[in-house]
Amino acid sequence: MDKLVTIIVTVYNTAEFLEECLTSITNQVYKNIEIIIVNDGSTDNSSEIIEQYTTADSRCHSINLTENKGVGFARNLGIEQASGDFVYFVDSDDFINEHALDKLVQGLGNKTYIMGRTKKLTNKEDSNIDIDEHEVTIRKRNKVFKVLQNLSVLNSLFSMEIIRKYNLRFSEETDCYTEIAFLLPLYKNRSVIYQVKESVYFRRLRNDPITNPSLMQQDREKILKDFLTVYNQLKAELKGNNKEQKLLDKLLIHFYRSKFILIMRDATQIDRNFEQLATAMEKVSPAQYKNQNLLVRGELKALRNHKLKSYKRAVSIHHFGRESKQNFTSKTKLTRQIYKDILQKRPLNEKKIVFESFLGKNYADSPKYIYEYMVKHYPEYEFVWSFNETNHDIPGNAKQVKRLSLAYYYHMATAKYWVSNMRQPLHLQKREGNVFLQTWHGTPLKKLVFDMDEVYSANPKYKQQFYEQSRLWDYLIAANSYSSDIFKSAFKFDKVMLEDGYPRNDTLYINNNSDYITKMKTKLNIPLDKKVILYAPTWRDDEFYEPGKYKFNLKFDLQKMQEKFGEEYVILLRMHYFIADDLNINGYEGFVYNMSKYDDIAELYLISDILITDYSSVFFDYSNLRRPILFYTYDLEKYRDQLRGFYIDIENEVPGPLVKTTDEIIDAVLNIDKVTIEYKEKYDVFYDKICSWESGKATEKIVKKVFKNH
Ligand code: C2G
Repeated sequence: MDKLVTIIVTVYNTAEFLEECLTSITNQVYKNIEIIIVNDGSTDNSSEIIEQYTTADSRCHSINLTENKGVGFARNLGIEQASGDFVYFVDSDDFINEHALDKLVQGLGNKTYIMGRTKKLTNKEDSNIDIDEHEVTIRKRNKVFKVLQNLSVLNSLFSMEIIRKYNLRFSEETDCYTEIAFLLPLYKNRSVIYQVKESVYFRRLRNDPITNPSLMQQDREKILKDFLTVYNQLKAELKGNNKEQKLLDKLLIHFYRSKFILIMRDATQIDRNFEQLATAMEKVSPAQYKNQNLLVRGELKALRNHKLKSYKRAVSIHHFGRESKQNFTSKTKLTRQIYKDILQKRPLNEKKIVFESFLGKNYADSPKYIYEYMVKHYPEYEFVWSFNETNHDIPGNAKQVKRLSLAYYYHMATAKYWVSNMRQPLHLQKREGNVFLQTWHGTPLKKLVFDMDEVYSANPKYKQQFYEQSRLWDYLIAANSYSSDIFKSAFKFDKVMLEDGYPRNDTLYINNNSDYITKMKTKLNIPLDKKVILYAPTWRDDEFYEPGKYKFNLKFDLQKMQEKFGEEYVILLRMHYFIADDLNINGYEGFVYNMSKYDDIAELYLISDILITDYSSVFFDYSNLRRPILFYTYDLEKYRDQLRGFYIDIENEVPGPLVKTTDEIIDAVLNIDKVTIEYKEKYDVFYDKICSWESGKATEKIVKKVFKNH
């Protein structure tokens, strides 16, 4: 007879992930299971989802707690109700491969405890793995403490016999480290841990530690306090039990070295936590110290003797040592250290402004227009531009500095004002009196930051970092009320929203005339007798080489286009600034122009008769010109439904047709007057919604607000 496995799932507000979790359990190839779902007082719609499963599958049972009692309590409750021969835990935001259980059971033999593999999931594709139906590979892990220090009960089978024998239970007083109490008795006599390679558990790396943190994403000080609470409690209970005591002490020192010492870099944290940490250290047997290096031994000694001053000294030597070692190995780190320790202490220049656009790539966008206005009207200011290459041909007397060089840090440290259209480097710190004008770089179509469910992109820490960076912004520009509402929710922005239109769009009102257009076309060597189509698509979150470097494939039949409308039109190709791929347009000289490196897209808008885009914010700006727009959305379903999600109903609200093939583009271009008439009504509604704050005077209004008050 197959062994019955009780699966315990504790749930607290994870509705977003719960179906994927529970379905992965009910779909297990191993069928002899009982599923106990403990709903730990969720306030979202987790209960409804749980009910669907308990109704549909008789192996599912639920326990509903009316208030949140914590994961330790909830798991213990599950154990009490379990009738299986083995117990298995799953977290409700994770999921498992369909073979997770049968492989563990096959690997079990007469063992009382066996574990599988856990895989961190940063990208949806990571869960597409092939499991060989017939293989069960068992790995013997002899470094038992190394396994224990992960403190994981996930993807493991624990026999009921051993749970009863040692009365294994989780701590209930804390949120974190509740597993130590459960695992210590289990590990105390073990010299080997068995692990099955084909049993795979997927641990979701939660990407929103701000609104929806996982347990270990909580405040670092809380994590320390929780550990110490568990430690003190177990120490008191384990009197005389040498083996468990030893493991517990080893854990304290391990976490001290890997986590707590980093918290103690901050002197106020030392003041707040010293006594509690010292009291715990006092209980550690001195034998545990002997393998530590001199610095750590000094710290531990100061702690156990409750010598605050010597502890602070030891810690600062420790950190100084670590940082200098790192600094000597990296120029970047040394520069940052000089920024922090020396440049940040130089006086702040009340009349200095540093500008940056698209991470130093271009002289463009709203910072450019704000700068040019200020050069004219506020000449008493000192202007600095941050660029990747410092050879831009720009008006005025601005100093150009290389982004992230020592000179850059000097100016960032000493300028009162920062004006940028994107996020600033994470390690920049604001000083008292600093003013940050964040212009942002587009009206959003694609969902942003906290409005996105999942972030499958190059950087899994996106949400947390975005939150930290945006706390430094004092002013944020919204071009329309639609953006203003979105920025409040997507960025959690609650400082001053400037609602005057986009400085970068002023030019679309000031320079929309034939003189300007002729001048620009001549400058760019574009034949004056040809009309211009601008193709400006965005980037795809899941197609990248590395963060900031994205792939792009041109999905056009250029030859066909040239045949059909090459006499009348030329095409300007304009890739997004994240795209690293170079476009090959050999053979299309005189018809196709690559404008990807051109600084300011607004100048290209002005000379274009038709815009083709996809999901890029460019169409919001371009609509100020009231000229025709085609949406080349060949991958709409994937982009909208899997990658991002949109704020507007693209199929019904945008001011132009969605086209999916070269033929449809050709057809629309050849009949552009018909398209214009067809979309007139939609265009009017769209214009009112998006462009009504624009008047060609946004820059002036904004500069007066930001620079008047300070
Ligand atoms: N851009 C450009 N060329 C392109 C695409 C974009 O010059 N081919 C510029 C435009 O100024 C555009 C801005 O970069 O408005 C932002 O580009 P998006 O394609 O909209 O994408 P993203 O950088 O992700 O910003 O709120 C807006 C969003 O954050 C979008």
